[in-house]
Amino acid sequence: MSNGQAQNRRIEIVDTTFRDGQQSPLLFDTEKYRFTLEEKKLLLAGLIELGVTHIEFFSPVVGMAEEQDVRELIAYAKTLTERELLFLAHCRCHPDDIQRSLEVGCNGLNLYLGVSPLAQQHNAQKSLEEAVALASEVIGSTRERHPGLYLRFSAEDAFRTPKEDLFRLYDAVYPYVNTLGMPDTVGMAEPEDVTALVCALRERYPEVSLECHFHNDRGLALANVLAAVRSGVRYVDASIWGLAERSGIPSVTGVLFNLFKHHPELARQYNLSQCYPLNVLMASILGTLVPYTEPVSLTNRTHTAGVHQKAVLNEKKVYEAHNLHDFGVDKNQLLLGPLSGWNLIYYYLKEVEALEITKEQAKEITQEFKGRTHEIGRSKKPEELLLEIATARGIRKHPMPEEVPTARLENLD
Ligand code: HCA
Repeated sequence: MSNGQAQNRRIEIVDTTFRDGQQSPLLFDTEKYRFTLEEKKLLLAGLIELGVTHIEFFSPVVGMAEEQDVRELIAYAKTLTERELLFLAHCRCHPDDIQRSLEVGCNGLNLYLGVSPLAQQHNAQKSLEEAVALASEVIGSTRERHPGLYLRFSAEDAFRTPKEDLFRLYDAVYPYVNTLGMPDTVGMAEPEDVTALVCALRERYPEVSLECHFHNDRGLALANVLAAVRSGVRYVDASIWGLAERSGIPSVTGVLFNLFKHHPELARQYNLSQCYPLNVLMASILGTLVPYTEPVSLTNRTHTAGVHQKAVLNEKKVYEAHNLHDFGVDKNQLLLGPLSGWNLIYYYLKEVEALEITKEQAKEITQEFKGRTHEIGRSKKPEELLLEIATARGIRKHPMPEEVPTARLENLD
């Protein structure tokens, strides 16, 4: 795809926190199991604030509670924004799924069916020809009844489906759909595979948009998104924190953060400063920290090694290469710990603890501190050990009003 074409193309996040996100094992690990309606409303408001307009839900057939929530969430979302929103129900090619999804107020359907050899044998248990006939009948009749309805169709496990089978299925549904997906259901694909498939689909199905859904089993999901978008995909499936089955899919904020590098126009479509607050909101709901692998996180602004801390105290760009500020991370942290050098220890004792201390004394304290780091742990924080050493050496506080010290040293700008 040429640069000019790439620049004229709109890219959209399809958020699936309420569908694939709720399939995440982390909901079990954190004993949350499912989000409450109130939590979903908070998350939905956060997504809408960020500028996400495409939201995927379970089809109501998964259960009464989800059905009621989807109804309420659709009504609630409409009170939050004037923007046009797409409420997408994740549906099997099953008339019941479709009808009930439309009844609860969804205005788009994300239909799926697998025809990989494994799916034919062990999952859908339909031959390719049966699957093609089913998809074509169900999607064709849905299109006939709902000419304006947004329809997306995905062949589950697309990267383990022989291309000729994928084409056989997509040829049959192409006349009826707005978008074709390419789920990498079990994280098989590498970026080169993604480029090849996107190019093949674009060539064969030029009249529809393409969507990608990459699972992170090999840690390649985000790299695959970049390859897909570079090759012409419009819709990118993501979720808050990347929550989804197994090790998940790309996170909404990781996708926006990375795509922004080549598509700065995304800043007009999305309110990027809401990225970090959205990640923190999920942390507060799950009662755990924003994952350390998440690009838009305070972890990514936290420095622990003495060499890094010294450099960041001088010029933070040395170890802070990316502009996270525009994505809502507006502070950094230097953590006092066993790896800290005298620079940070001097800074901490002088500026935060307001001790009357010279650089020489700080160097001596550092030496003793380094010899006693085995004492640091749950019952003694590094700051406590430092104060203990400084006090034993008769170093006193500067006579000035006491400020409340924070456990971590932040905002060194
Ligand atoms: C799943 C289904 C799916 C569907 C993706 C899509 C996948 O396994 O739960 O509808 O595009 O990864 O294949 O999430």
